[in-house]
Amino acid sequence: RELEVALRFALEHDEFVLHYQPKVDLVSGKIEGFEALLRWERPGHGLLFPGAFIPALEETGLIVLVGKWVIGEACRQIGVWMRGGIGPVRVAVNVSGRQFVEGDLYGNVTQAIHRNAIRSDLLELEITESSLMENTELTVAILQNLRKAGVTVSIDDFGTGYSSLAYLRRFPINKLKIDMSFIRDVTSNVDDASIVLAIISMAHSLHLQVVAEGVETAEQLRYLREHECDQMQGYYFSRPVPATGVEQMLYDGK
Ligand code: G
Ligand code: G
Ligand code: NA
Ligand code: MN
Repeated sequence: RELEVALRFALEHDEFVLHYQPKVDLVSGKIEGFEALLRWERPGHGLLFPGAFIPALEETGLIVLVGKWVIGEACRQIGVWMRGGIGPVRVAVNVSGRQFVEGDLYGNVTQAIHRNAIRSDLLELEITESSLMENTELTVAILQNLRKAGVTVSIDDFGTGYSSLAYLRRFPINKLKIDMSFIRDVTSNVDDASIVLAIISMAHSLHLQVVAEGVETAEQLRYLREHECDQMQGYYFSRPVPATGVEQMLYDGK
């Protein structure tokens, strides 16, 4: 209750910020884009991570308003980088299942793109496999419209939500992100390795790109590259950083 009041206040007083974690192309070694991750600069509490407040946002339904803010902020930042000489930067935002059911996700996205005069393909939406499994019909219909508008769509935390192959074929998506729980021991656990290899081959047969999450070691990186995973994201390359860190990273050509 107290947290809910503080979260409403935070939204109205600009206490939320986005940090950005790069996704790296495993062939070229170049940064392909960034995932925007929500942070709360709560006065007197320091920088809070999603684990401390996303559950409350979900329970209270505030995630719909905060999710709209995230989309607007990501598009604003893409526009600033575009016009500030940094160039086109791809940004992926996390979208809660509630944003498809309540709120006007399609309107929020298209408005933010137009208002900031950015290319629609620079915005990517990440939706978890499990939220895609709820309200599937409605979610798929909205995603189809977003794809028509030129937005990129990824399934997040893939492998944890038990979607069937038949489902996957129907989803209007561009990418699968393999959940980091399968990447952790991919070089030592044969079961995890088989799951990862199966996901990569299934994704490629459906013409989807595959991103490995939570890559922390050179061994994992080498394994994924050898097995033709397309992109990786993880602490091995970079932790999530503030917007100024993105500029530095792109400037360094890292
Ligand atoms: O950095 P990490 O602690 O950043 O994020 C933890 C979890 O919070 C992840 O599962 C991530 O998908 C989720 N998350 C981060 N930012 C957002 C956001 O803007 N919206 C939603 N719905 N989830 C987010
Ligand atoms: O659910 P989602 O995939 O959006 O969550 C991303 C979460 O994973 C964020 O909390 C992010 O900070 C965290 N993360 C990103 N890279 C790594 C990594 O290499 N190792 C670990 N342990 N966590 C990571
Ligand atoms: Na995500
Ligand atoms: Mn994920």
